[in-house]
Amino acid sequence: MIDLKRVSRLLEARVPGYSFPQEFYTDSEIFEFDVEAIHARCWFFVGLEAELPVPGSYLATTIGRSSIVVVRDDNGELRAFYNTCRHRGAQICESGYGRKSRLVCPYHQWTYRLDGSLQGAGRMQESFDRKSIHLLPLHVEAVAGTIYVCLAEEPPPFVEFREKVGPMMAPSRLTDVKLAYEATLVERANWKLVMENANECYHCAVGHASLTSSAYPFATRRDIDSWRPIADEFAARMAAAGVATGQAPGEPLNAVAGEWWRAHRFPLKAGCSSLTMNGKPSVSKLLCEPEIGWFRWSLNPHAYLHALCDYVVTFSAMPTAARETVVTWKIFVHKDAQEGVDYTLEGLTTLWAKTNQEDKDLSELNQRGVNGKGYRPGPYSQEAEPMLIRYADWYCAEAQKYLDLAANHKA
Ligand code: 3BY
Ligand code: FES
Ligand code: FE
Repeated sequence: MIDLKRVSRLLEARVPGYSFPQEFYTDSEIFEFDVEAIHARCWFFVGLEAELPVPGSYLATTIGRSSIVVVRDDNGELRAFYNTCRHRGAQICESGYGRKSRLVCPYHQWTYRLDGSLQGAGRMQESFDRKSIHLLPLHVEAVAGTIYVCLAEEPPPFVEFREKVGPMMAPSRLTDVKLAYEATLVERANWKLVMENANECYHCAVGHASLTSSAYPFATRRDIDSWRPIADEFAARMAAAGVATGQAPGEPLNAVAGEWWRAHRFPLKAGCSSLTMNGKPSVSKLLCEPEIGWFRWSLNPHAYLHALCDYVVTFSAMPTAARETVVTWKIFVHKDAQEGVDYTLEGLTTLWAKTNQEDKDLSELNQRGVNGKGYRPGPYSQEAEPMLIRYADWYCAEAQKYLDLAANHKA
């Protein structure tokens, strides 16, 4: 049982604008709380539709503590279930992808149709009612080729995300891709440290020399002012081409944002058309015109996604313990691009392999310092860490919502 009174006290001790009290980064009870209050209630990006191309395609992954599976059913519709057998609870599909006409539990071979209904269960008694057994369904949504799953019975509203971000995604042609590369990083850091790091670029100039060779600096207001005319010219050019950027005039970093998501398209440095080691596309078969810039969208609590003219890179951070987070990152390219002909894995992956490793090192560095008796919450920079401030406030609001619900439930 999580001591919610204790969580509530710790949350009250948090000072807005400051990093969290130590327990939020180190304590196993707060980890249990997070998994219940955050990971069991938010929308999660799980993959691209291109990973589930035909009926029977499936993708198994983990959200919080729960193994889940997304399948394309016999009618071509996406469905999501807890990946847990209704016999004695074994995990049905191993994490990863594949294609199956039925989902068969490896333990005693109970067999499920792609709509989750139980088709077969050998040696069960007469009184056993097969028809009443079904894999537990989950909410699943697809937007412009991207897939989201929520474990909550009543998920947060999704419609605003679909309506506002769907049209912004469309020019990136996220439906015309194939998976080219996937890697995982086990980071010895609390998931909030991993995502705090992902939500600021204060560290970018020193921490990501390669990334910043093709991206304009956007840590501070002064940085942004330095390329405001370029951003305005980009926004005007995109508007003329019918591509939404989410940018208000004179506000190059304004994003279209909801409670749990943000989306934005912005220019790359002059002379660059992709985020690669040399700023040139790493794939010769492009997804869209090289002038399309950098489309970035993010989901609280866990994902950062980037679409360039030549590839799409996705980053998802999932907590496994108070001080451990598994980061999965994937790169997608045009579905007809051939490795060795149109791209090399080295050219495609070097920048993000470096950047993600640099971010892992920074998150672990942060955790090592936070673990000690010398840690005190410190002030976020209002100028250089505005997204991080919003992220921390969002976490607190979600945590408070859960505490209020639990209190009402008891009353
Ligand atoms: O700081 C990073 O690693 C990346 C680059 C842009 C935003 N962030 C997720
Ligand atoms: Fe799945 Fe027994 S646990 S068939
Ligand atoms: Fe970083």
